[in-house]
Amino acid sequence: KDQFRSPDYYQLDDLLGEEHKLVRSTVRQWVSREVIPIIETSAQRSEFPRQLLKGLAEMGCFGPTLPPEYGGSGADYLTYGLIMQELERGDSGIRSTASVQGSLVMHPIFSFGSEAQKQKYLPRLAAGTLMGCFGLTEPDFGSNPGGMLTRFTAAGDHVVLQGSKMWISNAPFADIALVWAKDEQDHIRGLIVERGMEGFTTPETRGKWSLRTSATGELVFDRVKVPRENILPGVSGLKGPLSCLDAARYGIAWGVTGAAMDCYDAALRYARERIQFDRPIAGFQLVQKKLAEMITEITKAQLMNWRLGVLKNEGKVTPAQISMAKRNACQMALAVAREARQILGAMGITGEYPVMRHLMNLESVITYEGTHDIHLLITGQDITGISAFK
Ligand code: TGC
Ligand code: FAD
Repeated sequence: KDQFRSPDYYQLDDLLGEEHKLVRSTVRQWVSREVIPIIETSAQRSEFPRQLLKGLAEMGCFGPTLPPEYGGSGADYLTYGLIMQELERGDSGIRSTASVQGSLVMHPIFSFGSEAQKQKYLPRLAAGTLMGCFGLTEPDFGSNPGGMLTRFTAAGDHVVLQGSKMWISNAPFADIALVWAKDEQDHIRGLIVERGMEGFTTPETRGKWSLRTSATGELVFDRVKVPRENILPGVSGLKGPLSCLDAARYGIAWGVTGAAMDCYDAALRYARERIQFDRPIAGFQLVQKKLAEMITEITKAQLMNWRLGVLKNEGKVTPAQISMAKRNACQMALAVAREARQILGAMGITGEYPVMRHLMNLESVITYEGTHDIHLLITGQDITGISAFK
């Protein structure tokens, strides 16, 4: 039975509305019931638990902030953040699947797509009957996506797409790929590539020690004919994909805080129960130091997330503020997971507890959606006005 008790040291619940708490409680209970009992086995086997897609869709985890006519529920960003927090409390791979579907596939179609594209794809993406992935990273262009080599050329009523993407979450099973590629004028555009288009393959990336419940793969385009109507008309340039990343990075700040909360909760319970030298290890000052610092850092991240959500609801948030929160929360969550693992001693390396799985997952999360150092440099650019990238 799932024993998770959510830490809320500063009574942040008082800052949430009833609707926020209701959605959070629904997702939390679903995670306890559907994710916790199976996730360790999925991770050990390195299998994506596909059976969870239906429940994720039914709870409205795919694109909740979209309006109802496109399958969303018009939820605010605090609700969205809380959903991500609860999902990643279960596992980063499950949150990844929801992040990609909502923030990286539905968001660009909603923001930059034609009405026909929105009608065609969004309701099915929200219902989980169509799954998507987001192709930006290439083998030679990760932190510097502007240098991408994937291109398309015009050919009548379609374009011909050539190139490849790497490290793409959901790629092995996705029905559509939202791909960013350069046109003949070197402008970056978004295209919707559908599984089954000739020359399009999605080989799976094997052997990961991290995010093992998430399916990762490549997108290979060998002269793929894509109808012109599949190009997103509303955006051109790197700001297209980067604005999608803003949406996903926001959710990650909340998500990894959920993973940290789970690690802290497991470590606190274990420390109270584990007896050494005839007393609970929670009584030792060094263990208390670890636990006290963990809850302090979690509380700071929770406050940051809440404030970021309010700014986002008010339309005032900046990309640099999101970068700061993503970076801080990932670093915090990794540190919490490492300390929790130490508190659990040898048990900490087993699948009896969620800690090692979170710890390994977080090594991906601190790298994808912009590495730890890239986010630091985004803050650096924001406060000095000088880009370290040029
Ligand atoms: P730079 O010259 O600064 O900007 C180019 C244009 O983009 C605009 N812009 C943004 N727009 C919206 N949001 C942002 N965060 C933006 N940052 C920049 C900028 O205003 C400019 O617009 P315009 O109109 O003047 O053209 O670009 P740069 O080439 O110097 O690169 C900047 C840098 C390094 C920060 C950026 O490239 C970056 O963020 N790199 C990290 C790449 C990254 O995060 N990749 C993630 C791939 S997707 C993924 O990992 C999914 S994992 C999903 C999961 O499983 O959960
Ligand atoms: P690199 O860019 O090669 O960076 C290597 C190191 O160099 C890092 O430490 C970095 O911080 C440092 N570095 C690079 N440039 C600078 C600089 N200017 N200054 C200082 N240091 C620098 N991508 C997608 O498009 N879609 C996805 O769905 C997706 N899912 C992913 C899932 C997983 C499990 C993983 C691991 C990655 C995923 N990614 C995805 C890719 C991810 O976004 C990239 O891995 C990430 O952006 C970093 O790129 P890179 O791995 O090529 O590292």
